[in-house]
Amino acid sequence: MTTPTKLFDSYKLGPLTLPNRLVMAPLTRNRAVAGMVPNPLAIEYYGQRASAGLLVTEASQVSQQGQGYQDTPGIYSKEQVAGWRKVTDRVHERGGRIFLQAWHVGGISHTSLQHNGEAPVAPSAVRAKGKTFVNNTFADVSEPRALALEEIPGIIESFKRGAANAIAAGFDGVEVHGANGYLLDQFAKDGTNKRTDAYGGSIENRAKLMLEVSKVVAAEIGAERTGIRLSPVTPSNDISDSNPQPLFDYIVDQLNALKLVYIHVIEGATGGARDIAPFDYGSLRKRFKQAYIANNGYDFELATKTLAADAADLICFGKLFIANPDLVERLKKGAPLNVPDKATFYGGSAKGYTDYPVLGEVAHAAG
Ligand code: 8OZ
Repeated sequence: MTTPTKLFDSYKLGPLTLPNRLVMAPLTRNRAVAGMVPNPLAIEYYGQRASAGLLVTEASQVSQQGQGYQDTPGIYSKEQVAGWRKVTDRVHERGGRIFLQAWHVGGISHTSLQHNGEAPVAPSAVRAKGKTFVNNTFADVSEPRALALEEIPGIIESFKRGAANAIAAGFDGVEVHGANGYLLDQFAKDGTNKRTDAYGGSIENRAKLMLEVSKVVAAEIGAERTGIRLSPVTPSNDISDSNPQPLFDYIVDQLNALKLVYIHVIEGATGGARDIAPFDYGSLRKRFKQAYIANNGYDFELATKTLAADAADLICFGKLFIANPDLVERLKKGAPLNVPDKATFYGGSAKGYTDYPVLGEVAHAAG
């Protein structure tokens, strides 16, 4: 017996009507050019995928300080805005909708990416056990320094400017990157936040930066164009929290009060096990009155089941969208899927980026 799928039903997301329930995940591709301007190939890459209900760009730093890996695009300079404008124009010409994911990596960075080789910034001087990719090789994350209280308004301002720039670049909205062990997640979780000031200690204090950023972005561009990505239990980038359920129940209640248009929830370990730790995602779903985007390990079957159970409104697909620009059509037809090539995920050029064939096209010769 097959459950009828809601995956191809339209959905009203704030002012946008999405023609289907598929969201293309934010996917880091490390192909930005000089000045951390999006690669001109990104115009075609995102344009090819415009049939998704919604596209979310790769994580894009809101300041130089917010960069943690080589060749990730920014959203803080005129040149970057001009580069992104070509991407949004192409997506809109092809009938699509696209949000920019606004990012600050916090401590997950390397001195070689920072102004004057300075230390990256984090809630506390806690060095993540992990690697970043810089100068064409993997390198240990640098020891961060704790942000001074006086610096926090500047961080909030950088997200606000990034959001304004995103709208100037023609994006339909902004997704705040609150997940995966980056700055806002570092503040929220007690494995990385050892502060004793107004941004540390209690759940309310630790959640404060994520919520203040969400609030200014929503005030700048409209809550109906502002979403946020969360990952309550992921161990990505050495992040941890001793009690994530009450923390995220609180965060989501507050995001609901801010009337953000969606929460985008990574269920389990990012790109890994969905059941890495017990967590009640249904509790977040219940608390949040607008859209719930479910992410992590979804295929057609799980997406269909999840929508049928009303456990999500929209379903995010990552690797499948890398390899299948026409994923919507392929799933609709039950057509075979191209297999993603991991070797070309991060860095490189057109290979593994804009050369995945659509149905009826022959795969390019180079494997
Ligand atoms: C893969 C490589 C580098 C960064 C994330 C922005 O995990 C990322 C990322 C993913 O959210």
